[in-house]
Amino acid sequence: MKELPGASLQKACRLLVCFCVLHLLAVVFYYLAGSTLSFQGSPEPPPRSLAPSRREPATRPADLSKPDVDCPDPSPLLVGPLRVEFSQSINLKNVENDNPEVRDGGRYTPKDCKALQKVAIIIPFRNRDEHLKYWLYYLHPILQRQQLDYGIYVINQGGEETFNRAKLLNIGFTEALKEYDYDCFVFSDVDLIPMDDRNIYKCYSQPRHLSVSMDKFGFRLPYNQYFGGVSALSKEQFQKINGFPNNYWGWGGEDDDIYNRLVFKGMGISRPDASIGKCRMIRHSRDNKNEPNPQRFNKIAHTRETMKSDGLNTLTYTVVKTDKFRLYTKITVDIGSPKS
Ligand SMILES: [Mn+2]
Repeated sequence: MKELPGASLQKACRLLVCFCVLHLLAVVFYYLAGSTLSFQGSPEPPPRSLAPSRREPATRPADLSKPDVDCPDPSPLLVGPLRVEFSQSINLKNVENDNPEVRDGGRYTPKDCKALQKVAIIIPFRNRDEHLKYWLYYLHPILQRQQLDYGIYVINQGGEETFNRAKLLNIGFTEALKEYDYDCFVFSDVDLIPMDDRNIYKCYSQPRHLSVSMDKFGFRLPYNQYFGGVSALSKEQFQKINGFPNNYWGWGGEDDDIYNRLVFKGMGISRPDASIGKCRMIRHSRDNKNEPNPQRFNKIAHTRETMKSDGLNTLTYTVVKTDKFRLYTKITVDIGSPKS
């Protein structure tokens, strides 16, 4: 009887010791197993990352230039009001050096995020090289801060015929689309500079008028239907109105015709508020071969009938020359004459 409790105690102790040893073994086993697993694991990733990295150069740069993450809206790089003046003269070499990420032809794509829109900026042009320098000097930094995937197209009217702004804009739309899958088109006069980078050069659900408070007009809209200066239309909005008129030769009226087209197609005008929409126009005398068009009032009165047969569907021109400069693409065109 005395031995029995002692023996059973001994048995129990042995069992306990055995259990402890088993437990210890198990712990040691899993520790070793775990460490060998992670030990095998850690040398493994290098070959895993080394092997594909030999193939990666093909995919990596593409991934970097087209990141998956959308650029934030609004861009965190915006600074707000800007000082704009035209006293100093501009050296384009300096502007090139100040904008190292702008590629040939005046193209830029944000590298850290996917731009919200692909924007072609179309500038109708003739003999305004001094103005163009200011425009490039001011706009390239602004457009980059706006994180747009953009390209600059200067459409230069060749020859000595009367200037035709709207036809040059139609050509810019057509030529830019041959180069890249743009989804938005900003049409800007060469002498207009925004005074606030929150005035985004992109498209909205309705056609956008951007130059809403010009110094020339005392920082107010000259009239409510005014759509001149700088405007933005998506590809769809532009096609819906059959583009712009081709038959406004000389100064004036084409912007009102464009406004009429938008209204007749059921669209309205979107605008930034007056303080954000401030801009400066470079002072200049009237250009040669751009006299006020005396037919403009009569033409504006008939937009509803003429817009079907005058626009993108009747656009004819010849490209004379294309220059790919670092800061812009210059397309010189023969647009014919009023009689043809
Ligand atoms: Mn002007």
